[in-house]
Amino acid sequence: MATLRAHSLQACSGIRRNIISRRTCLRAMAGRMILYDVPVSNNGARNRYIIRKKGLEGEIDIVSPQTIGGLKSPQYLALNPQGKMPLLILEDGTPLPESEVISQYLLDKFASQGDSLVAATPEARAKAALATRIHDVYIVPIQGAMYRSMDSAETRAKQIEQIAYQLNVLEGIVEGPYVAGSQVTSADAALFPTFVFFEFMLPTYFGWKDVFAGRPKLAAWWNNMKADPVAAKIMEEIRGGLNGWAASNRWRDQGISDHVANTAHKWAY
Ligand SMILES: N[C@@H](CCC(=O)N[C@@H](CS)C(=O)NCC(=O)O)C(=O)O
Repeated sequence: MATLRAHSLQACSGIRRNIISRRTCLRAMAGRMILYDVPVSNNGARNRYIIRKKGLEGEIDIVSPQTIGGLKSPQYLALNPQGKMPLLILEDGTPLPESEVISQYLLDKFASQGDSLVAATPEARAKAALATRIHDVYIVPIQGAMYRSMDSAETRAKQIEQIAYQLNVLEGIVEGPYVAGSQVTSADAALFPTFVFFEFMLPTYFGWKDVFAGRPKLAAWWNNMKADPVAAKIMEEIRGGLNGWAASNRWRDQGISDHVANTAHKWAY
């Protein structure tokens, strides 16, 4: 980790001509944390949820990766070689990528501030960890089937079927009223933003009647989460981004509408 601050300072030195980026770098060097993220990012939204639930807005600035040239720029790749968001820059300039690692760091670092977001028992903590892992390992890698271009309708259809399967897996895990029981945890933070994707995209572009039909535990959980003002704000941010994608005809231009028109495959579950 010792060289990571050097990386972030190196990234800063390459962008002197951009005034916003320069300000961002100066902030990092002055000891404030920075979260690189954008409103539509579901993975980053789990961190934004935790930041707000814990009242950390005064400690962490949220800025777009565009301020340092975008996700694939040399400056950004020097900080996160995966070229993905979110990315947290710690007070000493250390870059910390991967949304769940960032979540757990924030819960640890600010354990005594705001809501704990950690379940009270080992069993409930295991349940939160399991739901988060199912989401991160089996859903996040294929979520692009809902909104990205893909070589074949067949691959897309298989991944949409897999999303339906993993929804059933989560239905079997969620305890209620929150993922791990009576307390909101980082698992709720991880899952909720992706359900904003599901609830918007699967009915609108893939013909699903209702993502929650036949999944009563997830349905109750979704309604509880939507009643939380912090979650409602996350939903509004993500929906804003998705509405922008819809307005610019993303699903037509990425070839998704054409794939779904192919009735040789099943799209709605
Ligand atoms: N495992 C990563 C996944 C990050 C990820 O896929 N982020 C998306 C946004 S939600 C991204 O950066 N996509 C742009 C790209 O892959 O080029 C995490 O949890 O942080």
